[in-house]
Parts: sequence; C-alpha cells; structure tokens
Amino acid sequence: MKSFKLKINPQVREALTRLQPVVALESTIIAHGMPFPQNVTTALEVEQIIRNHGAVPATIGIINGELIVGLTEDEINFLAQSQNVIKVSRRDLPFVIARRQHGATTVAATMIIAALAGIKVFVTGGIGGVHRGAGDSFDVSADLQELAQTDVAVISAGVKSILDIASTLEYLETHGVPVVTYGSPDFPAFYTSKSGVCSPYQIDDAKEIAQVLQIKWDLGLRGGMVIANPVPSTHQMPPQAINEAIAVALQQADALDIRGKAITPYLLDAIKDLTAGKSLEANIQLVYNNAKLGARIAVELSALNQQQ
Ligand code: PSU
Ligand code: MN
Repeated sequence: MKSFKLKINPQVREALTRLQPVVALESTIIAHGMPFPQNVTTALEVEQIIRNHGAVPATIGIINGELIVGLTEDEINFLAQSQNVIKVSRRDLPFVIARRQHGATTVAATMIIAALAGIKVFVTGGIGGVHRGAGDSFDVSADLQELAQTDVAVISAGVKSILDIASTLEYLETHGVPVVTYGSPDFPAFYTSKSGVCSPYQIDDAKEIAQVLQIKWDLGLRGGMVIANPVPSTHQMPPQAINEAIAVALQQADALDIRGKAITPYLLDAIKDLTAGKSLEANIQLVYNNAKLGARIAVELSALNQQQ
C-alpha cells in the first residue's frame, strides 16, 4: 500500500485520461492569502472562469492528510474558514500527511501534487521569490527551486515588490527557469503592471507559449516556466500608494521580527489594511485575469498533445 493518498476528482481524472485541458489552482491563496469570505468567492469564481474558457479546474489542497486534486465547494469552504490549516510547502508535505492534518498548498507544494496527478498548467496570483535583504536572511521561497525541477507551468501576475524582483529573476536564470511575460516587455510587479525590470522574454499569444512549453519538455529540460501576466491597467494599484504601503508593512514585519513562512501572509494582510482593502480588490482581479490566460494555454497545450 502507498504511504500517502492522492485523491483525484472524477471530472479531473477523466479530462486527464482524455488529454483534455486541466488547470491546477493552489490553496494557500485561499487559506493564508485572502480573508474570508472573499477567499471563497474568488476561489469559486476562478474555477468558473477556467470552465468558461474550456478547461477543467483542479484546486489542490490537503484534508486529513489526503492530497486532493479538485477540491469540492465544501472542501474549499472548509479550508477557507478553518483555523487549523497549515501552510504547506515542499518541506512540510510529509509531516502534514503523516499527522493527517489539513494543509493549504503553496506554489511549490501545488506544483508537486499537480505533477503527481499529471497536470501541466497551474494558475495563481503571485509566486514566492527572493526576499529583500536575502543576502543576510537567506530568505528565498522554495517556489523558485520547485520551478527549477518540477514540470509545471505557472501563470502569475509576477512578483510583488515586497520581494527583490531583480534578484528573483537572477535566481531563476541561474536555475534555468524560463520567464515569459505575456503581452509586455516589462516583468510585472503583481499589484502594478510594470516592475521596471525587463522580462527575459515576451510572448503575445497563448499558442506560442504552449509551443515553447512542449519544446522545453520534449527536449528533456526538466522544470517549470514562469508565465507572467500583467494586472490589467484598469485594476492596477497606483504605484506610489502601493509602494508606500509595502514600505510600511515591511517595517512593521521587521519590528515584530516576523520571519520564515509567516512573513508573506503577514505582509499581504498588512498591505490590505494599509490600502483600505484596495490591494485585495487588485489581487482578486489579477487572479481572474490569470485564470483566462492559464485556461487558454492549457487548451493550446492539450491540442498539441493530442496531435502527437
Ligand atoms: N503571493 C501572493 N499570495 C499568496 C502567496 C504569494 O500574492 O498567497 C503564497 C503562495 O502560495 C506562494 C507562497 O507559493 O505564498 C510563498 O510563500 P513562501 O515565501 O513562504 O515560500
Ligand atoms: Mn521564505
């Protein structure tokens, strides 16, 4: 008997068997990235957008130590509200399974579970990265190492400027992770469409992104790809306001000596309060925008795979 359980929702399993498009979604954004009830409405709406664009959504999480690919609405509601949901990245996975706990999966852990299920495309809001001051703290998200080794493409709105964006791109370059920005020469900064850092590649067409993915994996080049999708201009935060909020949030986190896995959820919540909820609205809208692009890439990739 296997030492862990992987439960794949029947609709997701059927789509995978038929090489139809499937899009994975993470649950840390639900349990630790957004407050209730916006976390639930967003998670359900993202799934609907993916369906409307011709793909099957598979939200990934852990309940009673079981890895679930394609959480039900009740399960999403549970992870969104329960107080004892652990933020699970690569290193946490075996413990949460052994102890039969509930877990919300980060980008890294979601990639691992998506790969176990055979899902190649994953949509989220923002990925982890190299933190400011990482030269001293060594705080580099495990998401980046995961992108270097696990074959899942991740669609995000880029990297928040709570992080060191230029260093994050350097790290990804060193580890051979392709970074592409959709429709812009600039790498996006999550709340704003431009970070001031040039994107290594720009592609304006979902089909071409799917082709690049197929070639990478056919070449035997392991690992994922960062597909950055800038927040639509109508929903982006005014750069000065968001940068001020980020600076204050970083100071607060430093004063309270918040570190490790707690820092990203702390900063997201502090920024939401400092912007009177406007950052949350931008966050929700950019995830919807990513869901559209992710579903289109999954559709194109599935068409390419069916031709083979
Ligand atoms: N960025 C967001 N919202 C989030 C996260 C990042 O805007 O919810 C979450 C993602 O799950 C990401 C994780 O994988 O934070 C990174 O955490 P850490 O830096 O501890 O690896
Ligand atoms: Mn960290």
